[in-house]
Amino acid sequence: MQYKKILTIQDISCLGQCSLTVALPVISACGIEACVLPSAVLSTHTAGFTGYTFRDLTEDMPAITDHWVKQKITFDSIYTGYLGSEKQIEYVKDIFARTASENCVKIVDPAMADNGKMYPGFDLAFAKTMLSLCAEADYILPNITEACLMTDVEFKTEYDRAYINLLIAKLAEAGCKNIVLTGVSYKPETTGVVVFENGVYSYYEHEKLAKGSHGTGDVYASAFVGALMSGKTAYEAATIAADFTVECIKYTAALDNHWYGAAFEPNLSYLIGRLKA
Ligand code: PXL
Repeated sequence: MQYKKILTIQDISCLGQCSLTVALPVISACGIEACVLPSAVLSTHTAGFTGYTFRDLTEDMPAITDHWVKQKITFDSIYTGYLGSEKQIEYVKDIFARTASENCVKIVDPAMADNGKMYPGFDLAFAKTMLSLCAEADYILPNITEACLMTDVEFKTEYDRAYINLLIAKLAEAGCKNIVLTGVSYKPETTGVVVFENGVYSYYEHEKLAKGSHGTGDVYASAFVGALMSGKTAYEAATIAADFTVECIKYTAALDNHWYGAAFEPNLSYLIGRLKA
């Protein structure tokens, strides 16, 4: 029996419940080996903290890749999250080219923006380079803000299906294959995900909670990757990841002053249960 391994490339925010501190436990909980390439080490994430440290590991990426290639190491899936620079994106393309197994599933979460705004340190040139990485992936997981920035469509908080279809058509035109667009809300009390796979649209609508939490994009993407690589279809993986994220947000909302991330840890058993069902 083949034992699958996923490589995930993103930063480590030492404290913050995002990026690698989410991807590693979530993918492991899904029963799959998680290999990591930390792209940077930060003392905390950048959303809401000030004065954080940032150790850029860009220049370590080629040597790590070369070592893997020498050792003939390949990955069944490569999943990227927050990347710190356009140079890192170019190195990721090289990793795709040289370490992907024959049927490797490449998944890109273009984590760079939310709620109509870019995270600190990013600009439109970065968004364009990220789009070129998205075009090399099998699945991409943008939110609406990220989709707008990559396609030059105006960001809106109220929209209809035509607007969402336009975003997806523009991403597809740019070469993106399968698209999971998150945070698509047509009614005040619900939100959901649009899954565009092999030219077919599906929509999974679920409860919208009054208060979201930071880092839910990473919780969602990691659960999607784990579920997909566990053998679920993309639509099943998108729905399981959505329900898991809702559980995490509810749990977090009930905590006292836990503002910087989603408390996903107590909900991992829920995710495992859904994967077994
Ligand atoms: O959750 C995305 C993310 C990942 N890593 C870092 C971040 C953010 C979002 O702000 O700052 C360092």
